[in-house]
Amino acid sequence: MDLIIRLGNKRKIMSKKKKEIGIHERYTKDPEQAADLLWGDATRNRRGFLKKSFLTALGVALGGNMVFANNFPKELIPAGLAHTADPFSLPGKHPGLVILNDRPINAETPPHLLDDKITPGDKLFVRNNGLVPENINLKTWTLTIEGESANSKKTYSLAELKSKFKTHTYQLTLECGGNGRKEFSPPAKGNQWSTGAVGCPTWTGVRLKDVLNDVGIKSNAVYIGYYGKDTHLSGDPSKEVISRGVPISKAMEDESLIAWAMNGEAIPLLNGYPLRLVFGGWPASCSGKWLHKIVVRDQVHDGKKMKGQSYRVPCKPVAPGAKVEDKDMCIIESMPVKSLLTFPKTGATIKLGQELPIRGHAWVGEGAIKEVYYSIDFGTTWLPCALEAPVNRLAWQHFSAKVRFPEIGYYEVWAKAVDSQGRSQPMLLPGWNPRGYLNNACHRIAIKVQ
Ligand SMILES: Nc1nc2c(c(=O)[nH]1)N[C@H]1C(S)=C(S)[C@@H](COP(=O)(O)O)O[C@H]1N2
Ligand SMILES: [Mo]
Repeated sequence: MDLIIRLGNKRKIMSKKKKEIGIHERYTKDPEQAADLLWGDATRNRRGFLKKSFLTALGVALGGNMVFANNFPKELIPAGLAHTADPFSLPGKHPGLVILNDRPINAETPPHLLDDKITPGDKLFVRNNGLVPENINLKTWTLTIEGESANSKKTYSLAELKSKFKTHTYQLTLECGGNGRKEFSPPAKGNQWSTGAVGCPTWTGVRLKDVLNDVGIKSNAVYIGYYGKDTHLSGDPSKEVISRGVPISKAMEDESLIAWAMNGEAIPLLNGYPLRLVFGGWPASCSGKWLHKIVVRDQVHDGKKMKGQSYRVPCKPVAPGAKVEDKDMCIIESMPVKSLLTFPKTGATIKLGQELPIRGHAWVGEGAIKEVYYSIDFGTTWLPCALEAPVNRLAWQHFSAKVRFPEIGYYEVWAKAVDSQGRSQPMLLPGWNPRGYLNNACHRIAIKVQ
């Protein structure tokens, strides 16, 4: 495309490379038009079946016929057309992580890199609201407990925390409340996470309740709040970056940790070195990084990002795009039931007649996962996967299955988990909310059978 700019009498012609609009951009800008382009009204005859010519064209793009095409939800982009993001590298992180933002740093993990049962430190996503602290000194780092509902104010060095209290290790799932935000329509502001703001490393530290009991908390305590050592993007040290927390009941659970190690090593700097809170199963925004202060509150903590629209969803369901007043928003507590296919990588090819091993993880913010199913016909048939028990409460669970395909072509494998209360995942988007939280729609991968 030629770009013509008039500068006085001079006429400059600048050549600009023609930019192709990607399928995701099309769907974001105008989902209906995009769906029409891809599926086209003209491509469906009156009975709703796709025209052969269209299916042939789609088959070329996907590398095979979409076998259950007539079941495919029209509003979706076939997973086989998704393109991968450019690799980049962050200190201490796997080069395959996808960067969403570099100031503050936000990076997510593609599903196939989450295949480990225990997420390695270099593959755990990063969600920063401010700037990573510099010049951390282990010898002078302290943790202070105070607040109107603490009996006293106490300060512990790292060495004191490690020697005074019993050490515990748990594998705990951390998922950003906004994981999956990218799919919301109308779009929601914030990091456009797809599926990778989740991970489940092992965490070692002391129980938050042991430390709180050592300080002593008053009977009117209802909430705890955290403060970290990261700095506000403006550089202004008086500005809070984020200060969230959890109700006392969650703080007092056995698995609620003040952790200094991840997978037996120091926590990676980007994930909160040298000390952080870990509340498995709750929005990861509760798990304060670079932790140096905890306040015990006689009211719901009112730190930065506890109020307004942050980490809150409409108390009652609303129509997509609705404007919701702050007073009608409720704080997100435990995360919903969800699953992720981590093997094979989307786009994998197998030979007809071969069994395809699939596997992944499933989790829920409270209780446990009871069943996981997979479908190769867009949810018409769901078959059970083998499911492992969690290693401890609030750790994700592993599922696997061997999949057979009836004929050559393009398929998608979808996964769906069910928890101990019978709650499951929607195939498409769950309830729309202004900030795009809690998307637990089924994950799907593209498979080509040759
Ligand atoms: N001090 C501090 N703690 C924080 C944050 C932050 O920006 N600063 N981000 C929160 C959010 S929104 C998330 S999702 C998790 C991300 O943890 P991770 O970066 O270790 O994956 O940390 C939480 N704790
Ligand atoms: Mo988050």
